[in-house]
Amino acid sequence: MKLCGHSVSPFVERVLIALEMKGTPNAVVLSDVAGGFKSEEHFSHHPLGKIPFLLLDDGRSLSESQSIVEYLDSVAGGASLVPTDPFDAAKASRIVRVLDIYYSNAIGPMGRVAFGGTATDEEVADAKNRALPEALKYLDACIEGETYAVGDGWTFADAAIMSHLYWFERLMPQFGAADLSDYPKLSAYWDTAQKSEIYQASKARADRSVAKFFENKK
Ligand SMILES: N[C@@H](CCC(=O)N[C@@H](CS)C(=O)NCC(=O)O)C(=O)O
Repeated sequence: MKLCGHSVSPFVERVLIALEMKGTPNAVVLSDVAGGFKSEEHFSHHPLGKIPFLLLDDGRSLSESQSIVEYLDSVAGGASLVPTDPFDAAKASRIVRVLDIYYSNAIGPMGRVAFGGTATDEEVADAKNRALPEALKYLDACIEGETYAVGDGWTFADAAIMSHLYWFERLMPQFGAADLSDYPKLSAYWDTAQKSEIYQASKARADRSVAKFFENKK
């Protein structure tokens, strides 16, 4: 199977981190977008022309990082990232939704500025002073442990948090708001997560991918 995209995207990294956590990193081959980014072929696999998408060996494809993680969790073998306890599974799912809805939208203006797009001063100020603190407060309330976000082992929630917070670390210092100390559970979790081999490997992949992305833009 091919995972089409690049580690510059937290949504691609989510899938790669999840596979590392499962102990099945070779279940996919990370590949350039089939047919080229925003090509007709790309749109045939992802109607919005985004990354990632998964290309199965039989030609079928699947978009949306969380759906890809759930599919791979079922077919790739290794440890399951879905908690067996239904309530824990729902709590892990809630973390992903908080990240993908509230947090992603909140950090959007900063991401646009960093990638050469535009955001007004008002949008950046609102993100920094209201939307991001709200999202982080919500995320903080959902985190249960220092090593694992939910339960007593890796879940797909950990993969989502690590991949998103990489970009928090990268983006927020230039906006003077990189401090997580107002969110004690999240802050303790993040301190531990950053030391993990899985996050270190993800950070190295993403750093290389980001450097290449901006080099190619020159
Ligand atoms: N909800 C999607 C988000 C995917 C997404 O936003 N990918 C970005 C990269 S981080 C992208 O491809 N952007 C290019 C574009 O929108 O043109 C997922 O979870 O896979």
